[in-house]
Amino acid sequence: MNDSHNAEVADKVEKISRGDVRAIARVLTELERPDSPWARSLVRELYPRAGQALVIGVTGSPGSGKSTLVARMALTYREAGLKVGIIAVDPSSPFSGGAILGDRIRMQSLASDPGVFIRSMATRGQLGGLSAAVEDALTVLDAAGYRILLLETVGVGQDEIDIVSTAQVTLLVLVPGMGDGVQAIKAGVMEIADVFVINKADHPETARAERELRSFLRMINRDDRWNPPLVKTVATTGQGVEELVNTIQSFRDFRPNGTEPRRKAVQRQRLLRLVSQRLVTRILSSVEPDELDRLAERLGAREIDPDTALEQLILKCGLAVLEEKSE
Ligand SMILES: Nc1nc2c(ncn2[C@@H]2O[C@H](COP(=O)(O)OP(=O)(O)O)[C@@H](O)[C@H]2O)c(=O)[nH]1
Ligand SMILES: [Mg+2]
Repeated sequence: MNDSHNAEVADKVEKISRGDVRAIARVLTELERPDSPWARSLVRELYPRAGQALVIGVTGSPGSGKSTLVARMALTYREAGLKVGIIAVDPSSPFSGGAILGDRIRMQSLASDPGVFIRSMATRGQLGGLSAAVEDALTVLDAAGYRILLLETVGVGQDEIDIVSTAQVTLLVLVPGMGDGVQAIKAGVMEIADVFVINKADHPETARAERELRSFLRMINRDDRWNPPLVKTVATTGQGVEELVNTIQSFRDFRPNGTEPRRKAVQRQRLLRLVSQRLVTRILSSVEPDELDRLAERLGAREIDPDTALEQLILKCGLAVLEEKSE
């Protein structure tokens, strides 16, 4: 890499370590581009300096009150004097477009608070690039001194599960009166939830939802012996939010270090995701733009078989290393 590249990286490292908000914003934008060489070098530099922050994943269906809850939690952590970063991975999130939760005055105070950094993130490139972009963004905010990182995702696809699985604590936000209740929760999400939240506890069906969920929670048997607790909140008023924050802390106390098997499995997955993303990006960037379409068409017409198509793509980009070794 040349000198101007190195100078740019060094300049950004310095600014981010100082917590320069404009530099952070600039870098996060750059990270959403699929292939920014200096942003990548920057994350390399920052990664060893990060690791102080508590990353809290907040997932659940659209409309369950995640954004409202995240804003409330942010206010609580701010009262404790901690800098808070919020990343919303939700296309419909009220955090997007600079509008913070409409007209609610207390929430708006977050927007003007220099100790709070809020960002919505959308898809980077193709094929799961989003989780890598989010992880990089968390690294940047962590290195910039944000001690609490709240990560809001809609718990639907594998992408979201990948994203929240990198959090140290994951909250699953449920609401009363969901109809089919606990059964509606996707298995993958259920497994990664460390704390269950029944938000909208001002709803008349709350007691029933709580009964259902408690009987479900009794069946959970985790390797780490943690019994996922249930906290009821009313995010719109802030009721229960302090208890939630305390519960998160007790989970953190329960697992003070990040080296147990689950953490290791998460990092393994993360690495494998990066490998496949990088390889796919390389293949796509070395074949003609319409090559993939042509092969797809021929596959559909059964003029070519998938294995031969794969070989053609691999040979085209000279990735001999990818060729299957025959014994
Ligand atoms: N009654 C009630 N409404 C809530 C509560 N929490 C959030 N809401 C409302 O639910 C709607 C969706 O909230 P939002 O935070 O955007 O949900 P998200 O899609 O999960 O991020 C908004 O109109 C909120 O005001 C709550 O505890 N009680
Ligand atoms: Mg939201």
